Amino acid sequence: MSDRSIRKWAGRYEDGPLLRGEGQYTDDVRAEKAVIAAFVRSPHAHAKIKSIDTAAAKAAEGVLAVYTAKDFEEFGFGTVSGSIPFPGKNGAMPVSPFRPVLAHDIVGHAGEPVAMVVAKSEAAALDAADMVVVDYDTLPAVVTLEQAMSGNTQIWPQAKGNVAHEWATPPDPDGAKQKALDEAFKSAAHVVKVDVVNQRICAVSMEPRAATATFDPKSDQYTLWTGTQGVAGIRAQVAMTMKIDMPKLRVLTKDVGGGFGMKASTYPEYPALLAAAKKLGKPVHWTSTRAESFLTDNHARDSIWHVELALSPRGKFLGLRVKGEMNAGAYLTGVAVLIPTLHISGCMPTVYDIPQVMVESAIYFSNTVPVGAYRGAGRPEANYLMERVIDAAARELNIDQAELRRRNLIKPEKMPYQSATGPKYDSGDFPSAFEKALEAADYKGFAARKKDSKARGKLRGIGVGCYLEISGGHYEEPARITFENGKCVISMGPAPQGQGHITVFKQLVADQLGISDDDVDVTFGDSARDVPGFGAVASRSAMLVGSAVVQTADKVLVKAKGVAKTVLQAGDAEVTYKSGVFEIAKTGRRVTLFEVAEHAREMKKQGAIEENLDTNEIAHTGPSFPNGCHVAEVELDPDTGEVDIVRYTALSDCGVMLNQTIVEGQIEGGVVQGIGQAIGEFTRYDTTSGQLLAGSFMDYMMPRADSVPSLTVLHNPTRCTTNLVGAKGVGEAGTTGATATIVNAIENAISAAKPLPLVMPLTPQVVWKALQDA
Ligand code: MCN
Ligand code: SMO
Repeated sequence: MSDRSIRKWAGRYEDGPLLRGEGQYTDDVRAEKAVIAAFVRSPHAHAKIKSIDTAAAKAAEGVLAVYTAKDFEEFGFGTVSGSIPFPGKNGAMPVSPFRPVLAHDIVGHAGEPVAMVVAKSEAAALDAADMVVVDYDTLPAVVTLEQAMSGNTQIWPQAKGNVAHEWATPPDPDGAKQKALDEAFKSAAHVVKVDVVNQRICAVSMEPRAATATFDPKSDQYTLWTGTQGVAGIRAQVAMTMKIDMPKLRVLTKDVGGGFGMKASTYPEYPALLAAAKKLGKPVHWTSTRAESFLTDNHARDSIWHVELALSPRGKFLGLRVKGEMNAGAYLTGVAVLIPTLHISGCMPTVYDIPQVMVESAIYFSNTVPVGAYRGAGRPEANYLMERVIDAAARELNIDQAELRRRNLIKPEKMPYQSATGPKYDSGDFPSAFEKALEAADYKGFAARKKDSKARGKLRGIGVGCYLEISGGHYEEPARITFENGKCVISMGPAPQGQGHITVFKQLVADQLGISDDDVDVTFGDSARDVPGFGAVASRSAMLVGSAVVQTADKVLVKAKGVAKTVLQAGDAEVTYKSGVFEIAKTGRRVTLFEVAEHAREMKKQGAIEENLDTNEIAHTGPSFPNGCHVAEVELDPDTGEVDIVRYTALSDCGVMLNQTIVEGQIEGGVVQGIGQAIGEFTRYDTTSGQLLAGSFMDYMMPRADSVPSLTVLHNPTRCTTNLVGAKGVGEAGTTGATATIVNAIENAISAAKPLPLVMPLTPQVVWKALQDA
């Protein structure tokens, strides 16, 4: 089906240096003479700062400076992050309260930075941070969605009832869609309602956030070295807070120990470090502790969805109503408003043919850490609510869970499919993906395995979860190819955090130009050198960077052919190109691509041609719709409620796979993160005080190797028609498919007569309780 050979290779170019300990993470590249920063953080979730006394800290051994907001007044900082301007109901913009670099008036969540200590060593900085005395007047804390929606405590004066944003789709100016949806519900034989909770979780990167800041007074230039998913995005966000022109700030990144959406965002520490570097005339470094990381990295999910599905007597889906509320935390991150709006509705109605769909959502403030992107950023929530309501319907109508799905899948002849919420799915074959997944998982043989489990005193369940995502996020991406020192150098915008971009794009360009992988280098992660780009987010790099580098390579070849003709003095003779060599067929005269690049450089110098082979191009694409079907089997221990995931099949359609090995690694990692949300992870707060209760790995249960069976990863690729390489995203798909699949499997094992209001994480305690209730 593909028009290019899929690379399948068990190694990545990235692996050697990383395995040899030669990786350069942010903490490895701190400048030799850097001094160390530590932050004084609010112990309260909601409070008014009365005074800050820094005298003792300033006098402490090794301390160079202690800064509060007052000390940074000269910079005139703007807000940190802040929402994108995304219009909601009646065109109203999100209410985005000012988020200070260092809080000076109100603190909005426990962990918010209030002061900064810079010292000669980390120990001295941390000790002195403890000596800063802050006097607070505590205020009542709003923690849960319920508390936020009650409006009893108003956090920000401009956000009435704590509402940040309200939204509905599809646009329905004359009410016709509402009417059609109401009709569908009126005519329905069954209406199934569920409330679906997506609990708060967080990203947990292997390298916590870290940064080194420098300032050069001669050039009036700031530099920030930090782990991020795209240097251009961080530069734009930080420059905006600092109110400086973007070229005044250089952002650098190399190896990133995991980002998962969390590192696409800026944070208060970065402008503070840059300001301190300027004031002290020294490089200033900070590495977050693990506890700080739980307390300050953007959190994720934290939404509740009220779902109603209307069905015909035979289980045909007629209409879907979705209403949701998200707890955004104390401030809006840039993308927060996109999560419960475009990202949820853009996936609706996932792989099912539902003629009438409406989605409404509202976002509320609370005194908790701001919510940002985390693997999927709305896509897992959308698919979770859909797959959960379908299982509830299957139980209520007494139809097999797979059969009910089968009856409602969008048929391939309906592609491109115009979804009721707006997007148009370009491609996909959902029924064949579905049947392949069930076959591979031996759905039919489940009854026999259940019997076997029972004989061993275990309860066995099978869960099915189909998924569809909207990927790409921002449908424009640049790339550059230059010829330097006998190498073809690709510059790209995203900063990969483990996605293997060096391998994939090296191979893609090598194939496109017919040269060897060794002839191609990939650069990224320096805002002063690399093309800008939108970053490694929204599972967009294969489709967007892939298209951009292919488009650029094609342009290089067109230019090179012209130059080769001149060099070969070909006249009218036909010049062929193969494996990096231009040749006149008749005479056998040849010149290599790299020789042509040299000639072109000379010819440009002499004014004989306008452009050498160095080429910049910008790719434009449409969205892609990754989809697939997962099947999981679990065994429950009825005495302890412990869940053992015993079989897992993940079938995906990510279009043309640029590198199958990397695709499979992405799916495996993604599935494990989805499992994590289903059975273990919960960023729990004390609901009265707003204190974080899950601030360490003792309390935040990450999935471990023994939580995960060996996965069967399969493909049903259909070419994406909205980009040059035919790829759909895959970076988030595993997570998006896994969560509902696991919860459905557990509910199936419990096999209650009625749908269960299971709230993740399904820890042994929760499962045991559900078993007693059932
Ligand atoms: N790929 C491919 N063929 C396809 C699709 C993808 O070969 N049809 C390859 C791509 O070339 C890329 C990888 O698979 O090397 C993932 O591609 P893509 O889906 O385009 O996603 P991005 O590269 O844009 O990565 C972003 C995505 C997101 S949004 C999150 S969140 C996430 C994820 O990637 N965070 C990750 N995967 C992660 N993996 C690691 N190790 N660490 C993270 O922080
Ligand atoms: S949550 Mo991924 O960085 O879009």
